[in-house]
Amino acid sequence: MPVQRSFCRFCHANCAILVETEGDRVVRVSGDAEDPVFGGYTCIKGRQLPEAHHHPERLLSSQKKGAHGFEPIATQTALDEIAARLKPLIEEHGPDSVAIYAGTYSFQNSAGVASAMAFAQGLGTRHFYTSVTLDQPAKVYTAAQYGSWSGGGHVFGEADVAFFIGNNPIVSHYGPPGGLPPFSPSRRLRDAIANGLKLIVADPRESDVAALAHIHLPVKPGEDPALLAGMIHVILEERLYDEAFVQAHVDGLAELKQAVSGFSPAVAAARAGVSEADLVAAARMFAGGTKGSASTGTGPEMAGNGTLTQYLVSSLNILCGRFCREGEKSSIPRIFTPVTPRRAQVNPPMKLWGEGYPASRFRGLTHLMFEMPCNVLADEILTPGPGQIRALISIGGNPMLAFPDQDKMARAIEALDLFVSVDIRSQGVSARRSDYILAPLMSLERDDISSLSEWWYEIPYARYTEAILPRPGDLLDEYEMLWGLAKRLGTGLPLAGGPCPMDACPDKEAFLDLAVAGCVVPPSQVHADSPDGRPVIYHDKHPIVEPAEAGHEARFDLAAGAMPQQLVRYGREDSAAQGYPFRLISRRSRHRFNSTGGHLSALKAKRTTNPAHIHPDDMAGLGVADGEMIRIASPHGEVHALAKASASLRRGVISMAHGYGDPDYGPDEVPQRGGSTNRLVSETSGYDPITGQALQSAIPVKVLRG
Ligand SMILES: Nc1nc2c(c(=O)[nH]1)N[C@H]1C(S)=C(S)[C@@H](COP(=O)(O)OP(=O)(O)OC[C@H]3O[C@@H](n4cnc5c(=O)[nH]c(N)nc54)[C@H](O)[C@@H]3O)O[C@H]1N2
Ligand SMILES: Nc1nc2c(c(=O)[nH]1)N[C@H]1C(S)=C(S)[C@@H](COP(=O)(O)OP(=O)(O)OC[C@H]3O[C@@H](n4cnc5c(=O)[nH]c(N)nc54)[C@H](O)[C@@H]3O)O[C@H]1N2
Ligand code: SF4
Ligand SMILES: [Mo]
Repeated sequence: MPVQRSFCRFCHANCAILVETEGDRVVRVSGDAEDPVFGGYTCIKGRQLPEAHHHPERLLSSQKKGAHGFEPIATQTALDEIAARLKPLIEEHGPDSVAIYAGTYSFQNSAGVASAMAFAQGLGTRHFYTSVTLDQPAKVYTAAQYGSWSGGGHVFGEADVAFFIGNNPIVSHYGPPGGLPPFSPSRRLRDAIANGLKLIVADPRESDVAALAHIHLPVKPGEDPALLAGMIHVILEERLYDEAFVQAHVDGLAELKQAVSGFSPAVAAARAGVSEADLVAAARMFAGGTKGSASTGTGPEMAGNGTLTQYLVSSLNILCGRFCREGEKSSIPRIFTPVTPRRAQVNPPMKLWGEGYPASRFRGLTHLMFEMPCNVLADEILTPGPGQIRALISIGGNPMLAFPDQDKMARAIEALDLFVSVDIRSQGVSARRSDYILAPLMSLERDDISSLSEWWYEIPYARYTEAILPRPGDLLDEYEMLWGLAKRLGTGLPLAGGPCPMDACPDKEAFLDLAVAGCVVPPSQVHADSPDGRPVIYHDKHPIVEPAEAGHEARFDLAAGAMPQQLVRYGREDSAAQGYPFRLISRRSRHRFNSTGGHLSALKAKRTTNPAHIHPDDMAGLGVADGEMIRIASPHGEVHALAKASASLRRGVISMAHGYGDPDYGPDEVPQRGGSTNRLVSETSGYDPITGQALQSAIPVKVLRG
């Protein structure tokens, strides 16, 4: 049986795999033990790629909804019809009547988001959305707000201390820059600890990484700002920070010091619900390290104070000077990202939002660079007026399960003149509501580059994989679909390297060369350098941090924008919600990728439902038995779930995943489908005022029986 080298695109980790085929079918996917980064690691999801590609529900033709449900349609005919329906909308109401949503699986295709954004820009619509603004937008919004270090931040591989805040990369395979890379994460973390790494984890539950931590701070959901302010208080008070670095590069220290003065360790620990001794010990442990970063995952980003938390995390790293210095190798070399010299200097503070486009009609929310925040999508569809959305193209996303306020999203989709999904199945809760489903190629049928995972490689590692399986029928890659629509509409696809040729659709390699033009090594060159599909390591492309430019003056500013006044305001607020004694927090399912995977037999065998994890003492107090169906109510809505006793949670917390549920089925189906926590979430209350991120964790709830 032929075996070929490739990388997995079930998730963003891009594990190195060996793909065994028999004729046109893939029969086995396993880890590539020779790979220098992954060393043979895969997870159970990736090993299901054979079934995923050949599953009976996998669409092998595009679909059009008729009177009797979906009927197959030739993809080119579907594109003709979709373009014919978009044209009059654009002529009558302008390009803003068409919205694009690029969901998770448009990131998994290395041309997906670039082509979606190019399509939106070519069309001239301001309604371009991605799952970034449902996920961890505060990291992007605040990346440059206080300044950034041109030489890059400390990476995990060199760290002697790490601080993970609401991030569980052993399950999620997701660690932000500076966090745990997703390559065999459990073993990597254990090895690092054996070699002396000190680990601090803040999480309301004993997550997989918390179980390995030297200090686990079981912070109350949503109270990370108090915890972090208390730690900064200790670090400033005890002068544990890098005074030389701060003096040379940082403004705003006095303002930060003033703002954290209200968070003495005793006050901060009480508010955060952790022991004062642990808080102080964690501050000393973090500041006592020589290298290593504090980083957050989705938990605190979704818990209501995302931008404030992210500010305090940036402040911790800046105060402790956790950056690569002159003459050192710069962190994360990245091959498919445009080159800028890495220098021992601060890039000046910059605001990445609110520029270039008028604000949304709702809640004063503005664009994040080219993106509109997902918070406003439903309202932009449902509310008549200039710029109202009438057609939505959702690419590799599932808005019915991913967005806040599920019933409102259902009404919004219903109200559209045209709803198109690019999806591999028609059974999904969103796909089922589409007028057309464009059936895409799946990963092993596509060429791709490792651009999505490259912000984790600590060496200049790059991959170009060819398609291993033939193209089924008339299916297209996402970029070919968008090219086909742009061609029919007479709009273009502006890419980093210039306009995409519109006479004939370029092949994937040529498209990728244009999409990442200006990068260190073009995709076509990486392809040529790795004819057997192995990774290429461009050792000579690892940048060294150069000296600061003469006369360079920019400094970090810890008092930029709304900070740190927002901390002072937070200190005055009382976060208790009367009548809602629990906080429901978000987590990932090991055997799903958001809503993807429930149809695959090995993943389904592990789990069908979305259990509500509750502390056994809380269950006893409620009189709820393990496995009992309960109702969970927030001020906004209600969801059914099966209660599951879990002693690893702090009291007063319920922990559930997202990506489950189906509003078209009643509670009887909950054991088979689970429930959607987005029924508990509103986009109009508790959202982050800058990013619009809805309160999808730390949701105030009560438990009802029966
Ligand atoms: N198997 C699997 N992997 C996935 C996904 C999946 O669905 N399944 N989804 C992918 C996606 S889209 C993403 S964005 C990443 C996310 O990756 P992560 O951010 O690592 O996601 P989680 O594993 O949910 O970890 C978040 C942690 O935050 C904790 N938490 C919740 N609320 C709070 C809070 O208020 N404060 C603090 N300090 N902690 C809190 C939770 O208990 C949880 O342990 O994972 C990706 N990987
Ligand atoms: N309450 C709550 N809500 C959340 C979160 C939370 O923690 N709590 N997390 C948020 C986060 S971090 C994210 S990223 C979003 C995710 O939001 P989305 O990206 O909108 O949701 P997914 O469930 O990942 O949708 C993926 C879709 O892609 C389809 N698909 C699978 N394989 C392929 C493929 O090869 N090609 C194509 N074209 N499609 C494919 C699947 O069938 C599915 O319909 O959800 C957010 N929503
Ligand atoms: S961690 Fe992600 S990339 Fe790696 S095998 Fe699992 S699904 Fe595939
Ligand atoms: Mo995400």
